[in-house]
Amino acid sequence: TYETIQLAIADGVATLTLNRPDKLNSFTTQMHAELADALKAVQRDDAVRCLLLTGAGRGFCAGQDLSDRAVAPGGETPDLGESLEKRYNPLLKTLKGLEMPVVCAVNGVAAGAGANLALACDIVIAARSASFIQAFCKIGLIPDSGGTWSLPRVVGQARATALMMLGDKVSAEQAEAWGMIWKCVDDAALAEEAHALAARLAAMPTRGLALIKRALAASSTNTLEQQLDLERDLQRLAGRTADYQEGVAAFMEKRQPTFQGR
Ligand code: T3D
Repeated sequence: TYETIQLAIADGVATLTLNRPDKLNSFTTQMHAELADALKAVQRDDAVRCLLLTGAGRGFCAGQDLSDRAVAPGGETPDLGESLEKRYNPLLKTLKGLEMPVVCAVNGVAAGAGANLALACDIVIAARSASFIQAFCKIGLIPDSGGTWSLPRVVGQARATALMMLGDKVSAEQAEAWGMIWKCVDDAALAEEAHALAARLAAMPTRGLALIKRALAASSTNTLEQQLDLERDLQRLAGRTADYQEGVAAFMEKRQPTFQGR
């Protein structure tokens, strides 16, 4: 059992809820440790075929908890590089490397590392009242948690630069219009839509979905030549899954397929 997060596993979906609502689910060292532990459990559990990440209360995640970052005059400043190396970067790498689709249900404000955590997920669905803020610049920091890598790729250099230098709030509707997220839905519909989406993904050929994730991750740095080679290698793996055989058989027999994620 965890204190700062909740993990619930049912019907192939692991739902991970950031759970420090009074502080808008901002990151503490404890929350990082619990998240790392929960993600390990998710990774190890063969029954889990999709991860759904969300936040409790009115916020999704307000980034680093700044209450333990204030330094008394003359005091020693914390090493933020170490904080990234030990906590944020491993979290991002784990999420990106998770061999299953990751859905993020952004239930409210996503600021700082919270915004970039959402952008690191595979499919992002947000409540209409939610927003995204690259808040780092307002306190003299640079965007982390992969934001300087992901944001220009999804919204382009001009918008990414302005958002990161100004720290302006992007509404969920704007984020959808800019292609930052998959879609925005009415607040009252978010939980149900997100769960339905996660359940739908969990019933799909999830080995194949994990391979799609790998191909897309590599495509941003690969040449076409390299990417074609990678598609060959990954398609070879996909072609050996039981789900592929089931998909073809079901199609030929004109029936609904039953996939097992292997
Ligand atoms: O340090 C490192 O390890 C390096 C890594 C850095 C990664 C980062 O994420 S740096 C960026 C840190 N985050 C921010 O700068 C965002 C700070 N928060 C805000 O700007 C605002 O809270 C929001 C725009 C997100 C939401 O505003 P609003 O008006 O809806 O809510 P609020 O009243 O500001 O916040 C509600 C409560 O949550 C409030 O507590 P209180 O007064 O009721 O006891 C507020 O202090 C608390 N809270 C919100 N964000 C944080 C926080 N407490 C600690 N740290 C936070 N980041």
